[in-house]
Amino acid sequence: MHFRNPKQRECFERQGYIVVDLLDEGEVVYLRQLWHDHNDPILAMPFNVTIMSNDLAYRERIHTEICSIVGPRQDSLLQGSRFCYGSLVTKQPSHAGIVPLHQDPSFIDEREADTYNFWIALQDVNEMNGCLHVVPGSHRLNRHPRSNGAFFSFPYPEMHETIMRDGLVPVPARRGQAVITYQTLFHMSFPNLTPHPRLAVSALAVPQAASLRHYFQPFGAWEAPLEVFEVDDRFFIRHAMNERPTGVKGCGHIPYRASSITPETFSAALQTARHGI
Ligand SMILES: O=C(O)CCC(=O)C(=O)O
Repeated sequence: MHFRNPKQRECFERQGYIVVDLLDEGEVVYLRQLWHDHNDPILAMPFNVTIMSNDLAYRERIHTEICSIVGPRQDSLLQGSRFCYGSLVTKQPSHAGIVPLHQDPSFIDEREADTYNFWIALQDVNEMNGCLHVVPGSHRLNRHPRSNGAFFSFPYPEMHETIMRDGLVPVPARRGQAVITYQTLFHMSFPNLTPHPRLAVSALAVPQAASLRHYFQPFGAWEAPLEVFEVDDRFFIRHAMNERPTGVKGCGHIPYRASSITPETFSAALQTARHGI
């Protein structure tokens, strides 16, 4: 799977992310309406994603609608991709709702391929309403499998301050634009300090023939071995992320690992993102 446009491909591979115009105004309005049409209990949380909802019919509807709008757009940008999972992401007006620095969980075996996430702004986003912040070049630093714990357990506490100070950049985007990231990219977002909810779509693209994996750790046991499951594309519509999956094919355990990062390797990654290899 790769970008059809060579300039986008070069920039994406070097920085680990790019911003592109993706949706037109009609599509944005349609997706925003889906959000307004449903009052799920998760919306009371300062930061929430439809994957957290217990209402499986709602999750399915959102996924299907996003697939029909974003799927063809992904296809026009990417060669050899498959739309895999879509959800709505809300950051409510609040001083809470910070999403800490993290890499996304692995959805496939990443030894030979990658997954890309399309984070699509449904209004203009900036530093006031909680736009994404990313660390350019960080997508190459740790490619070990990441579990459901990836959101809560950034494996580099001793490097956290350096990474935030020297590496983190805001990624403002206009309504309808997508911030496309490698799942391995370090990223986060700050609270939404405006009076309006900040809405986004998250839509995953995987290589066309990839079979999906779920890497599971019991909640809080973030250094425990990862239990590996082979799952179908509908798994993430029905599954509660922090519960041990049942009724799917288990593929055994692998040890928890994260590559070591030093100030020198981190600084080299930042340089590569700026100037190339
Ligand atoms: O929407 C946000 O503010 C953060 C989203 C994010 O980091 C993620 O989905 O991995």
